[in-house]
Amino acid sequence: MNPVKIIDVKESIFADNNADADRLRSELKSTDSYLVNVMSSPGSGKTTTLLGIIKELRDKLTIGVMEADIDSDVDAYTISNVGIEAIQIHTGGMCHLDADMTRQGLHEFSEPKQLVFLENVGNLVCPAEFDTGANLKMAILSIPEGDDKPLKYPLMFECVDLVVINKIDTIDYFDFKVDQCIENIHKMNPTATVLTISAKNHTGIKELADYLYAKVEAYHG
Ligand SMILES: Nc1nc2c(ncn2[C@@H]2O[C@H](COP(=O)(O)OP(=O)(O)O)[C@@H](O)[C@H]2O)c(=O)[nH]1
Ligand SMILES: [Mg+2]
Ligand SMILES: [Zn+2]
Repeated sequence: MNPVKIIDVKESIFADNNADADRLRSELKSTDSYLVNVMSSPGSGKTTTLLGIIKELRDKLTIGVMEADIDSDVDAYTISNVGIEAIQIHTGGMCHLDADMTRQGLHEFSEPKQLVFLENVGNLVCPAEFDTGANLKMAILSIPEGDDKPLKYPLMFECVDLVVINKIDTIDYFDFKVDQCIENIHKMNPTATVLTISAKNHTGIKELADYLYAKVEAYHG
C-alpha cells in the first residue's frame, strides 16, 4: 500500500467563508491547479467515478485527490493504491468542508497538481451550502437513490455545474425516469450539464473525462 497523509482539520476561523473561498481560488490559480468539488449521498459512487476519471486522464494531467470523511481512510487508500497521491481529511465530526479546511488539505500535497478532486463528505444537504473554493462543483446521483432527489434536495442540484447520474447499469431494477429527472434538474438549474454513466462498467466515463479535461484546458489557457 502506498502511504496516505491523514490530517485532522479544524473548522474555519474565518467568519466569511465565501470571501475565503474566493481567496482560495486565487491561490489555486497561482499554482495552476483546478479544483473539483465532488458531492453526493454516501454510496452513490464518488470514489468509483474518480477511479474511472483517473484512468482516462492520468496520462494527460497531474492529479491529486482529497478524501473528506468524518473518521476513516478507506477511500484515500483506494485512490493511493492506483498510484495517485491522496490526502485523507478527517473532519472530526463535521458533515461538510469549508474553504479553509480544503486549503489545509491542499497544503499536504507533495507538489501542486493540475487537477485536484475533493471527495466531499457524503451528504446532499450542507456541502451544498459551503463554497470550498472549488472551480467546478459536481453532484453525483445514482439510480437506486430515486429520481425525486433533485426535488427533495434542490440546493445541491441548483448549486452545481455538473450532475452525473451514475449506476445506469441498474436501470432495469428501479423506477427511475432518467428523462424526467434531467428535466427536473434543468427546471431548477438550466445551465447544468447532465451526464449519465456507469462507473462500474466505465460507460460514459470517457465523455465525463473529456468534459473535465476541456474545463482544465480552458482554465490553464
Ligand atoms: N452497479 C453499480 N454499482 C456501482 C457503480 N458505481 C459504484 N458502485 C458501487 O456502489 C458502492 C459505493 O460506491 P463508492 O464509489 O464507494 O461510493 P461513494 O460512497 O460515493 O464514494 C460500491 O459498492 C460500488 O462498487 C455503478 O456504476 N454501478
Ligand atoms: Mg467514497
Ligand atoms: Zn455540515
